Amino acid sequence: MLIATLFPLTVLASTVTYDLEASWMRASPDGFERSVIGINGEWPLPTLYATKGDTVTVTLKNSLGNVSTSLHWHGIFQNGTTNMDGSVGASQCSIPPGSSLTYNFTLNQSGTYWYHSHLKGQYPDGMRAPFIIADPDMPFKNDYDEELVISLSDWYHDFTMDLAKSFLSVGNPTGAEPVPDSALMNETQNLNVKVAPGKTYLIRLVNLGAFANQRFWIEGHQMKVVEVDGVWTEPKDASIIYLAVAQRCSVLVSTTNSTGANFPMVTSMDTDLFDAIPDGLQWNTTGWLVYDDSKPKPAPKVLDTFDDFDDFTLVPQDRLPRFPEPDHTITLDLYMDNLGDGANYAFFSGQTYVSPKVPTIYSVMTLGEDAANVSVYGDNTNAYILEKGQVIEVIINNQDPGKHPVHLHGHNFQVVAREAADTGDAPANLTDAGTPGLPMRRDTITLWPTSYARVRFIADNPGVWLFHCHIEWHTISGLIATFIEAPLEVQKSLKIPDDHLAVCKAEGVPTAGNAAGNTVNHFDLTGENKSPAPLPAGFTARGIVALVFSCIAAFLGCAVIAWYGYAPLKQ
Ligand SMILES: *[C@@H]1O[C@H](CO)[C@@H](O)[C@H](O)[C@H]1NC(C)=O
Ligand SMILES: *[C@@H]1O[C@H](CO)[C@@H](O)[C@H](O)[C@H]1NC(C)=O
Ligand SMILES: *[C@@H]1O[C@H](CO)[C@@H](O)[C@H](O)[C@H]1NC(C)=O
Ligand SMILES: *[C@@H]1O[C@H](CO)[C@@H](O)[C@H](O)[C@H]1NC(C)=O
Ligand SMILES: [Cu+2]
Repeated sequence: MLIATLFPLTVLASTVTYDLEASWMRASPDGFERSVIGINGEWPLPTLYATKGDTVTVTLKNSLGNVSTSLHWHGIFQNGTTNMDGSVGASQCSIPPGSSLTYNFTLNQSGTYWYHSHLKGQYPDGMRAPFIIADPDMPFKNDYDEELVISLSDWYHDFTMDLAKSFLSVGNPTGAEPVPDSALMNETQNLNVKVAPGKTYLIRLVNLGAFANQRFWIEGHQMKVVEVDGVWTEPKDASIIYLAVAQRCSVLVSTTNSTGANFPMVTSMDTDLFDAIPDGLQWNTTGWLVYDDSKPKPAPKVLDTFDDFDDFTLVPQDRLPRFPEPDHTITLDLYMDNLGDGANYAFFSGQTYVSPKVPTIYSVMTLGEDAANVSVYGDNTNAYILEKGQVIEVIINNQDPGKHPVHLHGHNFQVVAREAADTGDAPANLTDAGTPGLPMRRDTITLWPTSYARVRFIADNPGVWLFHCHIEWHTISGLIATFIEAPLEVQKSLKIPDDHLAVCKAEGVPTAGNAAGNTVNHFDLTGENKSPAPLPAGFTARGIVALVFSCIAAFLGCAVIAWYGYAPLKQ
């Protein structure tokens, strides 16, 4: 069924306008009915379409009644429109129930993107969908007959913020993430995709999930990768696509010459991410390339090993050479640790992110010359100032035994290095020796366990850009840094529309001053939002884990728990 709202309301000289109204509705994509966030009375949310060069104007009305919201345009550079990025606390205030906000930006890129709420813990409740940007000059336009969009995702039966309460609590000192209840393909299960024989399809895959990286394959069909995260690549054969949350990948798939059989396609969650696999968890979901509806839809064969395609080997189709050695290197040590409340937080180089009182863009706009001094952005935003035109390299030392898909707003980056699991931190004095001359570019990469990656970009997009792990649990536990790029340039060129200031007013959020809202003394951060204090001296994280476990084991209203100021889980 075609629904009118799937189409832009107006297409006028390359201006695309969408009116979106968010509200709660019921859906049961895996057979379990729950409340989800729909748009214009639909769930799954509409896939949005535009063309490179278009100006997109989206008005989002919040009719959720009980919660605020926002929309982030994942992978869109927002060049000159950093305040349209949708990240609550960085580029805007949340939109309270009853309010509306207009996003207005121009597209200078093409490919496969997505849009989702960027308010803590909200998009896994369903507020997520693909965003496709067509390009009349697309390099592979003559190589396929039709396009298909297929999303992959994990799915939970409980509200994210309810799960988050027990995730981020003293009752979960090891920080075990909630395990999804199921996997979805295109927000459903048993997806049938009608195909014709002897044709080539461009399949756009998008992982809209909260946590699980997915493996995707089609029996009896080779895939040819031609795009990752909006970057066209030289075609490369792949039998299994490994797609982390927030990543996208386009593949060319040629159908067989007969309608003699239908073929299973599988999406399989990477269970390495799960601390424990609950009994009965179905971590795979099957769909079919349907050549003939009257023929059987076979169950997929069981694979014993996974021959994952390695995206690091890709070469961008534009053959953009590696940027020169960096002017500014930022090293982020990624690890998990307990704070004084006993809960397990995520850190970049010793800081766990806490949203500032004033969204960072409004600090940039109101602090004059002091906006170029990193200390005004507070102690818990992991802020870095980037100077215009500099080559920036971010070295991420993943000191955690888990895999983390890290995402940069406002840019894509060259992946200059990504080491295999268990190779440890980056050595000192890295050079470009041995790195690819035409590095793969994308906006989200997976870090392998206890190893490092180097990503590089040019600071050519003044604005406030978050750099964060896209596992929503880790966003919630603070795995976010804030890159403030050419703040004085932003002041000169940006104008904040009235409706953006109006939602702040409605939320009671200040729009001037430093991270603490101080408009007089820009370096006085008294009253800023802070993370819990570190563990008391002499207490190691390991110690707390042992104590909490023994408390739980003893089934007592144990003194230690009270000592950590732990309120019983009753919310
Ligand atoms: C969107 O931005 C363009 C260019 O800055 C401007 O001309 C237009 O009026 C804006 N539209 C809305 C609805 O704000
Ligand atoms: C996936 O879902 C979207 C939105 O519901 C739909 O437009 C699209 O055609 C579906 N894709 C396939 C391959 O069925
Ligand atoms: C289908 O038939 C064409 C023409 O005979 C041939 O070139 C092509 O390789 C065949 N495709 C497959 C997948 O067998
Ligand atoms: C999911 O698929 C993989 C690969 O075929 C298989 O090894 C695994 O057993 C499947 N898991 C479940 C729960 O069916
Ligand atoms: Cu993570």
